Amino acid sequence: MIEHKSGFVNIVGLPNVGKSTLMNALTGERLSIITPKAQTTRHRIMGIVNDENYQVVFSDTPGYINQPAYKLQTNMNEFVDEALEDADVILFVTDKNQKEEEQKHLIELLTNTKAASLVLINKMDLCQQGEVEKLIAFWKEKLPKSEVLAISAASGINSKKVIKKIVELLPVHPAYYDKDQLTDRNVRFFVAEMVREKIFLNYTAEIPYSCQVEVDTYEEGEKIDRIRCVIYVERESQKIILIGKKGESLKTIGIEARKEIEKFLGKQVHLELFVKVKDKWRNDPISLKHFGYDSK
Ligand SMILES: Nc1nc2c(ncn2[C@@H]2O[C@H](COP(=O)(O)OP(=O)(O)OP(=O)(O)O)[C@@H](O)[C@H]2O)c(=O)[nH]1
Ligand SMILES: [Mg+2]
Repeated sequence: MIEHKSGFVNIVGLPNVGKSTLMNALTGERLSIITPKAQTTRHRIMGIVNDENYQVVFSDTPGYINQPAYKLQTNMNEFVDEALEDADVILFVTDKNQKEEEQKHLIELLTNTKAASLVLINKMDLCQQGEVEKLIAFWKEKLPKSEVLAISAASGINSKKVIKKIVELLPVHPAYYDKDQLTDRNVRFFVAEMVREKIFLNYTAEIPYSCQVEVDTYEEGEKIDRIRCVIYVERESQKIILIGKKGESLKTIGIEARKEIEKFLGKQVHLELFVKVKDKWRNDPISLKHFGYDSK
């Protein structure tokens, strides 16, 4: 008889290494938003892979920030530390551009954890000949308890190997969640994230980082869902930039986000976006709690 396996597999690493790309690749779902900008993910997001004989409960996490500049970033780091504490298996994602010094905190936690761990050297498609071997040797020496594998989350190289390794490492345990459950987040969360993704892709400098998106109202209809989102910024000047001349910039966000949401829901959507100023929300404990950025 095959014994059922299940456990928590938490994905950690510095910003921009491809953690969210990996989680989406492994779950086969578009759960986490992905952008070329660092600090895209702000929450811990669950993605569940169900099989007859196992259930893998992945957590995507924010990239670890070495010098948090405001409370939002401190809380994001707490999500990472929590994920390192409650994991059965840790997937430590890195790539050739990440400096050892910047990864010190994570290396230390990985050295001291009782959880099993895999070091995944991502973006191997960007490596020159011989570079991958050097990185593998480096990480094998740095974290001798971990297995080391080079992957490309974006093109799916070695995804099957990763899943196979994870299942080997999972403890024998009944499923933690219903076998038809894919995530712990609701539709409202994903809608807000898709709007945030378009903001990250369309604006530069501080704008994406100053924005928080919230679904204000969500009316489900038979043919069409009517959704109203509020985008919070920290200052009046940011509101002006976000809206753009004659509202053109905000309109672009609305169009792009609506298309993405329609794909996600498989349904027509009417999307309205509003911009409001919430003074210094990234440092305000009450706002952070309201937006779901308080840790346990
Ligand atoms: N060339 C290449 N690019 C990749 C690969 N995996 C991810 N990327 C790109 O790297 C960038 C960052 O990817 P994300 O998945 O958002 O990275 P992340 O680690 O979740 O980033 P944060 O949420 O900011 O911590 C995106 O532009 C991805 O398309 C890969 O295997 N190869
Ligand atoms: Mg991410």
